[in-house]
Amino acid sequence: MKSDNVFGDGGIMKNLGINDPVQAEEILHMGYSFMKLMSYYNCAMMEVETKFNVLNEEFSLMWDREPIATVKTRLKNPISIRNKLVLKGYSFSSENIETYVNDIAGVRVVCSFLEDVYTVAEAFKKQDDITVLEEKDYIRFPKPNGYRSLHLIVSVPIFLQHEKRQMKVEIQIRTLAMDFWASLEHQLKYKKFDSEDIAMMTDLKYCADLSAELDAHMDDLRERVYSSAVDEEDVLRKNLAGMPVLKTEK
Ligand code: 0O2
Repeated sequence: MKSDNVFGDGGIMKNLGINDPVQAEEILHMGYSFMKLMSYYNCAMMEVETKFNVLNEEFSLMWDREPIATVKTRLKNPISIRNKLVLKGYSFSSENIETYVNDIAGVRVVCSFLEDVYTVAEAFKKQDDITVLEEKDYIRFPKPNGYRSLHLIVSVPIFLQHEKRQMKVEIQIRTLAMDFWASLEHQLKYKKFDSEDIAMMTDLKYCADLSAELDAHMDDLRERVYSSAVDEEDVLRKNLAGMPVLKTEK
């Protein structure tokens, strides 16, 4: 395919936001096999997204509130995939993508409270078709800049017409406060602020600490409200039986 076609009005590369002809040639060279692989990752992402939505449904029945505020998904774009491989010293191929890049399919789960992060994560990890390949707890051990989130790399099966395939998915589970900080920090990074600017880094860390404090306070409030609530299984039983449930006095 000539560059004119791929960069012209409505061209694939233009739609993908790819402006460098060298990068475009590499991606086009993989063609169908790349698109197929991306489609597999997309399926795995949908599987994982559904699992969290199912958990939220069950928990909301039990607790009369939803522990998950949002579930968002994203597929890494071809340029970022290529750049990540180059940075790690590998060429752009399907094999290398599957072996060396863990975050092609990304699922971000934003929970209401701190405790919800671990409850939801444990329930997800227990599922018998999920294999946890890696876990990084940046909540208990925040990054030096203050970044907090629970990261999982998991392998999940997708069922195709003639085969079952294991695909990797990166999951980030965090609270609303963690998400607020990370989103704003990401925007600032995108604007290329100077990471050597000590005052700026100190301020960012200060904001991260404030958000951690907020999480702790809100979790404490949740604990106080729910510890006086009726037994969760009792709520479930009564809900199912169509009986009135005693709600917590707030
Ligand atoms: P994007 O655009 O979100 O995809 P690895 O992926 O394992 O090679 P690393 O750095 O060891 O790289 O993984 P890690 O630490 O688990 O971080 C992966 C992702 O977490 C990042 O993906 C970000 O989404 C998020 N993240 C990690 N650190 C920070 C941080 O300091 N601030 C913010 N806002 N997000 C962070 P990408 O690929 O960097 O970006």
